[in-house]
Amino acid sequence: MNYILRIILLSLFFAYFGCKTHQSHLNKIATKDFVFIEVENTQSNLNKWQIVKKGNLNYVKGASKETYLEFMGNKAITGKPNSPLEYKFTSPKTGNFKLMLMTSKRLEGVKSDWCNDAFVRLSGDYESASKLNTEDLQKDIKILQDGNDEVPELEWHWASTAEKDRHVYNEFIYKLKEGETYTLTLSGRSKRFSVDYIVLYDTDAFETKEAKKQFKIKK
Ligand SMILES: [Ca+2]
Ligand SMILES: [Ca+2]
Repeated sequence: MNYILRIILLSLFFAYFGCKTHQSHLNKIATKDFVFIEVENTQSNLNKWQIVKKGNLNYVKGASKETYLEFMGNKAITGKPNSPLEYKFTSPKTGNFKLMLMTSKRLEGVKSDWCNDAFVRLSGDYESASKLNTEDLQKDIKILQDGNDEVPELEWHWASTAEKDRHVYNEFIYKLKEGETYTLTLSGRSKRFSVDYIVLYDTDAFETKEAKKQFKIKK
């Protein structure tokens, strides 16, 4: 079989089964109101990210698809953007979409505000819908767990807090256009930070609290 055809068939296969499992968790939510991406579903070279599955040592239970990526580069405290992972998606509608990552930290005895962040950037035709500038959102910005050091380790929690300037907290909200394709890049920052899946949701369809509840996979 021709290589391109094989890629297309494989993509269709994963798209079909990907949708099936999403529906079981998120079947009550209109599909145009959000974008859901398993972090392990990337075409990028993982470099310092490691695949963790159920049964592996250090597996944090309750992960979507029982699979996630743990960043093992840099230091537990911090580091420069490392091992970028790319995710392409098409916006299901025109609207303001907020980014959240389902994440966990593994401290191994270090301070509780370590191992809790990464970097994200978005490229494509959009404008910022938060206090951050559009140009800022196109560059790597630190994303950390909401609640910072108060978040318990070895459990799944949302990371949606942007910190471009030290101790100035913001959100990642993008004004997206229907049918446009965007590339989200997730890079490692602190070691032993894990990401399970990515959600972008329409802020007109959900309040923050409701979105955090709705998109948390229950196991
Ligand atoms: Ca930190
Ligand atoms: Ca996952």
